[in-house]
Amino acid sequence: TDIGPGAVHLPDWLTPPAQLRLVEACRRWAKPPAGLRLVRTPGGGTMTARQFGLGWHWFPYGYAREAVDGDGAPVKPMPSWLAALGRSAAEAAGFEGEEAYDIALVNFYDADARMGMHRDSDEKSGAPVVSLSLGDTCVFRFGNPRTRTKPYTDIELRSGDLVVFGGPSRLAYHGVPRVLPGTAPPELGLTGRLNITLRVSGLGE
Ligand code: MD3
Ligand code: FE
Repeated sequence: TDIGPGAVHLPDWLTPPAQLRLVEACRRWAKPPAGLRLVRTPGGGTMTARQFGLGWHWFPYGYAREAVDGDGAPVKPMPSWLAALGRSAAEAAGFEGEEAYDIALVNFYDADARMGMHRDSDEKSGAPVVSLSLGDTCVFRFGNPRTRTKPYTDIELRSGDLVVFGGPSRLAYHGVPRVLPGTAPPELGLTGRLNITLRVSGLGE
């Protein structure tokens, strides 16, 4: 289903076993070094979703190869199977591209976490962003490229859902106003929500 120009939502794209394998992988990657961390914004705030990266580390506002605002350790590599998953997800949504997915950013939301309206503009490539949701359902707010306010559309993202943001949607404002606690598939053993975004850095090597 299209949720905007270039924004494609494919509910239940990941099978339950694929979801479980991703959750188990996230549990390993989230450990130190360069594991899950709190993100402090330059204004003195703290993001409520905790995050780690593979391939590249995102910090406000740029990318590095080390967890520069965490323990300083080198970021874990982007596994080739996850890069391939990014490509097949983009293709499933109707996008074709040359560039390899070389970043995974994983956000963990507990019941009280949110993400304010923002745009993702630290990548040097315009390749579509792939988003995979695991665990608790959230309300995802998809806005427009001009303002962080209305018009926007709220949709629920559930465990296993894929959304691909390309074309004119790549620079749209978006956020996560809330998580619906206790809605995760029980077999995942997950309290909270994980979101994996797969991106093309455009930064080279
Ligand atoms: C639209 N994450 O990590 S995923 C983020 O659920 C982020 O954790 C949210 O926004 C989450 O930056 C939303 C959906 C998403 C991700 C990246 C986008 C939508 C996007 C980039 C461009 C446009
Ligand atoms: Fe974002």
